[in-house]
Order: sequence, then structure tokens, then C-alpha cells
Amino acid sequence: MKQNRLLLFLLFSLSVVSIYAQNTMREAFKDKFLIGAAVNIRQVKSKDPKIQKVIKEQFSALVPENCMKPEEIHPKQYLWDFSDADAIVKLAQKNKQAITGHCLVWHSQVPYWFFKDDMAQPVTKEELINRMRDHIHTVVGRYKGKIKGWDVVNEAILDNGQMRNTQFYNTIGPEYIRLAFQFAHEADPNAELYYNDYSMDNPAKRQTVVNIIRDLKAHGCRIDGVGMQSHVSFSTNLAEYEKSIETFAAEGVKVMVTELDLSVLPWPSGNYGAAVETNFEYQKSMNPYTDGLPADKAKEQTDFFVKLFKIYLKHADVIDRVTFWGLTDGDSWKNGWPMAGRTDYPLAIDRNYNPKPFVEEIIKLAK
Ligand code: 9MR
Repeated sequence: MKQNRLLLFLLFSLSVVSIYAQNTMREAFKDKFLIGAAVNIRQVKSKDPKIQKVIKEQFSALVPENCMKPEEIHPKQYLWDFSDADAIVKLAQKNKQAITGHCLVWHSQVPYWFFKDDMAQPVTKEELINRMRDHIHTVVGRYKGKIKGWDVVNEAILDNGQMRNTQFYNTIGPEYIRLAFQFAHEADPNAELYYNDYSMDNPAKRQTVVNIIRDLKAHGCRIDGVGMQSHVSFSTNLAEYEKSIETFAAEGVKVMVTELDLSVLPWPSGNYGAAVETNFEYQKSMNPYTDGLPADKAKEQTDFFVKLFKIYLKHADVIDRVTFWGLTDGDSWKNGWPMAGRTDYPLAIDRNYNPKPFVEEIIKLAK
């Protein structure tokens, strides 16, 4: 009798645990694709159990939001600071989460020294290639075998489909992309390598990404995937967005949703990209939800995320990972961009570290 009761109790506990686990994104999507979050160092080092719990339970992949960027990890030519990046890698390993390295070559968040010689003059092409090689070899080499894949080149294309005139492009020429992929592969032959960009629903950009994939392959370079950042808005054209997933997949690469967020705030102009240099002066009328998100807006957001996740699930065979760009609404870069000082609600986890109502809806879709 006593044994029966014990057995019943055990069975009951097991089912409670499994129902509970099913209710996290990590568990619900485990056979579909990785579910990731970009984390900052404050969250990684936090002793607050609420923060550690949500990181571990809801996500199967992590990406450092800032601390692997050249500015942070390589502030001077002969000075490296791996402490924060190491901490993130350690946490992800402990939580058995896949880690993406972000990012090796980007026009933003590169320290001043990178492009200047001792006389503060622009470096030569050869020197910039040497510096790029040294940077990539050192960073990728340090985490060899620990990082699933790297955003090797980030945001190299303008919205009109032309190459962005970055210091890498202007000094080295278009082959800087090829070289970056080559150096990353040399440093960790088993790491996956990605091209990452925003506004990937834009047909002009889509075509240039295809050209980049083909050029890399034609030169024998490894490219495993395309990262569609996906800083989306309610007016993102989902038909074009889905077409990009299909187009990249048809080129034989994996697709990754790398920086998903959905702002609920009004946009001060017609551009919905993620160009870091965009900056508008604060206007109170552009910050309408300081006291909380009204029910109708929350519903609009839920409906949009449901539409997005239906697309992701439909293409789960080619989508490897869906990563939110930030852990909670309170930490999102969207509170400060493109206008500083606003209160936005773009992510899956709210300011109290609880999953938002739409999370339950997307979990239902996954089942
Ligand atoms: O979220 C990042 C923010 O904290 C930084 O201040 C910003 C600086 O450029 O970069 C943000 O992350 C960007 C990412 O690295 C690349 N794609 C666009 C993201 C939002 O700007």
C-alpha cells in the first residue's frame, strides 16, 4: 500500500516536471531549432536566481550582446580583454547552451587604433589585412571547439544592395569578406561561419547576400549560414521575409534568425532597419507606453509573433536557430534606439523576468 502511494507520488511529480518543462521555449522547440537570447555581462554575472533561471530554462543558445566585439575584446593593438567573453562561454557551457560568437568584422564598435598607424595615418591595405588576421585568429582561436558558429561579417550591405563603404571595404576592397571567412576557418576549422545582416526582407539586400554566398563558395571558402537579424516591426513584409528564408536555403546554407525583436513603439520616419547611426531627438509623443503595454498592443504583438513563428516552424528544416536580441524588455537596445529614453516591449521576457503571454502561444504552435 505504502509502495503504491510512493509510486503514484513519483509518477505525479514526474508529470508535473515534464508539463512544466514543456512550457518553456527551450523544451518546446528542442526538436525544431535552437532558441537563443543575446545576453549582457550584468545578466551573466548576476547572482539573482530569477535571472539565471530564465536564461537557463527558456533558452538553448546564447550570444554575447557586446562583449566579443573588437572594441571590448581588443581595445588596443596589444591589449586583449577576454574576461567577459570567457564568463559568457562558461555560463553557456554550464547550461549546455550553444554559443554564437558575435562578431568578427563590423563597421561599428571597432576601436580607433584598428585603422590607424602610429602616426595616426590610415593603415595600408597589407597592414589592415594583418590586423584583421591577427584579430580573427586570436579571438576564434581562443574559443576553438567551444563556439558553435561565428558571425564573421556583419552588416556589409546597404539597403540599396550596394556594399557599405566601411574602412575594411575602402582599404582592402570587396575581398575583405572572403579574407575574413578564410581567417576564421583557419582558426577553428570546425566552427560554423555566418554572414549576418538586418533588413533581410529587402529584395536588393537579399540578392547581394546571395552574391556573397556564391562568391565565397566559388573561392572555396566555408559559409554555413546566413543570419537574418530580424529587428522587425508591425509593417515588416512577411511575404518578402519568408522569400529570403527560401532564397538563402536554396543556396545551400542554413538560415538563422539572429537578433529577433519587435518594437511596439511608433517609428519617427519610414526606415525600419537597424542602422546604428540612426538617431532622433526625444519626443514625448513617441513614447506612449511608459506605464505598461495596453492590452490591444500586446495582442497585436502576440499575433505578429505567432505569424513569425508559423513561418519559422514551416521552415524548421533549414532554420537552425531563432535568437531574441536581448533577455528582457527592460534590457533591450530598442529602449534607446532610434530615440533614447523610451520604454519599449520588443522581447519574449518582461521586465520582471517572466515570459510574456505570446510565449505560451508560440509554445502551443510548436507542439
Ligand atoms: O544591442 C547592442 C547594443 O547594446 C550596442 O550599444 C550596439 C552598438 O552598436 O549594438 C547592439 O547590437 C547590434 C548588433 O551587434 C548588430 N546588429 C544590430 C544590433 C543593434 O544595434
